[in-house]
Amino acid sequence: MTLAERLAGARSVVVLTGAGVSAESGVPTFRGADGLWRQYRVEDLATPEAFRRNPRLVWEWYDWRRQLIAGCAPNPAHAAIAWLERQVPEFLLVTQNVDGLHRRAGSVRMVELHGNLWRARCLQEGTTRDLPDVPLAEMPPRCSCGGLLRPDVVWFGEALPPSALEQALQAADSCDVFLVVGTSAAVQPAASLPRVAREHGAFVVEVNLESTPLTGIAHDRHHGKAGVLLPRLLGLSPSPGPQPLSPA
Ligand code: BV8
Repeated sequence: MTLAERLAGARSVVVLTGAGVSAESGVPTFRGADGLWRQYRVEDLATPEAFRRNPRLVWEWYDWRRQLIAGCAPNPAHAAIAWLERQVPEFLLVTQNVDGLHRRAGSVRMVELHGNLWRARCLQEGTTRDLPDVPLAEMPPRCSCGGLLRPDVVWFGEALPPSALEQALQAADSCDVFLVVGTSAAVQPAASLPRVAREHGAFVVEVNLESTPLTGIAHDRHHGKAGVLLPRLLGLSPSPGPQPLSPA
């Protein structure tokens, strides 16, 4: 049975994505060769301690990432996932990404496990507000109440938004098909979701450039670029037929 056939007959589908799904949009991944972390140590930037120590440096990193992402567009992998959502009765997209590209591609039934870098949160009031796609005038930015603003993302050592995690766990525990796309499975608790799905009997499929710690528990695995493979696997683009022999 092809994945497209399995999905067509599925009642409930969950898709878990990581930075690899945005790679073909031009957003650097975290741990690959061009990884975001390559030039920084994660402890220096994506932790509450780093922010307490140097809020300006952390904000400059996020400002740089926001400007970069502002120039990126969703790719066929994002579009294929948004299309899939409209084909099955129960669907949930669970993303670790903070770039906002899934929503721009039309995904609606989704949770952002690690927040969204297009939002900021006031440390005093706890209120959130959207950020512009231009450099911030004031660095680090402050709320009208005078409180410091922080990126509305989940840093290492911070708890994930309880409702998002609960929704993701419930969906993983009751789905027929669990599709994992573009994650190195290096970060917990997100990386445990495919195991939860496998344990309750879901059909687990991995789409990734390379093998990961999840490859061993996937029933089906496809190695390659998500922007090429996903449309093909979902029957949205023709599989490449026999390639014409190059002229001698
Ligand atoms: C928590 C937001 C508890 C910020 C991020 C030891 C063991 C287990 C766990 C831990 C441990 N020590 C510490 C922990 C916990 C820690 C953790 O997991 N650490 C790891 C590094 C060991 N986790 C946490 O701290 C989490 N919180 O546990 O809280 C708690 C509970 C109660 C109360 C208090 C505390 C919080 C984790 C969230 C961290 N925030 N990001 C920001 O983005 O700035 S994580 C960051 O990594 C991103 O969100 C990213 O999405 C995530 C995972 O990375 P990936 O998405 O997988 O990206 P990566 O580059 O790694 O991989 C890309 C993949 O795509 C590769 O496989 C590549 O081959 C593939 N690819 C590339 N191109 C393509 C492609 N595939 C297909 N097509 C392509 N074209």
